[in-house]
Amino acid sequence: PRVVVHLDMDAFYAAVEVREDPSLRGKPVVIGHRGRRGVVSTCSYEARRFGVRSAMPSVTAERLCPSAVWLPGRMALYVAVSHRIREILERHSPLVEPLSIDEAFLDLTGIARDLADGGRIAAVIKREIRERERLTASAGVAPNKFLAKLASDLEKPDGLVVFPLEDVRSRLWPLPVERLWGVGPKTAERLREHGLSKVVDLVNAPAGRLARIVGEGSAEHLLALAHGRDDRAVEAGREAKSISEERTYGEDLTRPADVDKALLARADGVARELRHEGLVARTVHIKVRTGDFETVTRAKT
Ligand code: TTP
Ligand code: MG
Repeated sequence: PRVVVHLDMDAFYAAVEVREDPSLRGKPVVIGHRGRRGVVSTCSYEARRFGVRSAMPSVTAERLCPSAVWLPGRMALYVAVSHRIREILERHSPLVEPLSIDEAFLDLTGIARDLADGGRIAAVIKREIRERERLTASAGVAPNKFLAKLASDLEKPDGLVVFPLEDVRSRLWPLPVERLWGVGPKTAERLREHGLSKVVDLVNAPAGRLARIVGEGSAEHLLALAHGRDDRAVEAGREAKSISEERTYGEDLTRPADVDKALLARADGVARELRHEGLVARTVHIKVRTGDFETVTRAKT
């Protein structure tokens, strides 16, 4: 059996800011730009108690938590911290797959004797991150990626959950279907319309029922996950698959000429980055968000 760790930093940008300015400790801290156009990048756990969440419009966050300290965010600093954390992970396994700026999978198969030993190594990693970077992380240790990622989220912040296959029934089955990898809001809605709202409902559904709702391929995939099975390998050195740039504007862009100008500026930034990396692109995506936070995307290959 494999030993896979998923590690995710707690309230990452906000935690870095609190570390840099200890007077912020214990306070609701929000990273983002205030005002009508802003959205929340993330916030401290103190702010989450007021209901503030990532991707929420800033006006909503300001209403929920008027006392919050707002900071614009410092990307270069977070990237530097992220690189140092990755170095810590890479000292424990040659197989590290970064997923985003603050999370990664580690394969400890052949390094840890068993899951419990994987848990011990995860605790060492967490301690090193705490000592070197003065930041907390949450880790999940499981026989595969899906369960490891699920586990790292169960006891956030500063969590460490070892999740053996035997725990699937007690800890995965009661969860909502959204927790299965690949179930977005639309699929979840469809499943719920058929009375399937929890993972256990999928497991207990009569054979063929799920396939009629989501199609045969998806049904097979979802049932495998529901039973805690996931064969995806941890892939080291997987490179970024896309380059993008986005900007939020202080005022609505209402004239087509202004939209064109803004789009050209974003395209220019992306093209510069592509040239810098010596790459060409296969597919171009455009994402537009309207004043009432509706998002439209289009792609052309
Ligand atoms: P997350 O790991 O999703 O969030 P988090 O680390 O802030 O909090 P948690 O303890 O729940 O893991 O994202 C990592 C960072 O990515 C986050 O600190 C800020 C950034 N981010 C955004 O800028 N916008 C977003 O919508 C999300 C979800 C994250
Ligand atoms: Mg995180």
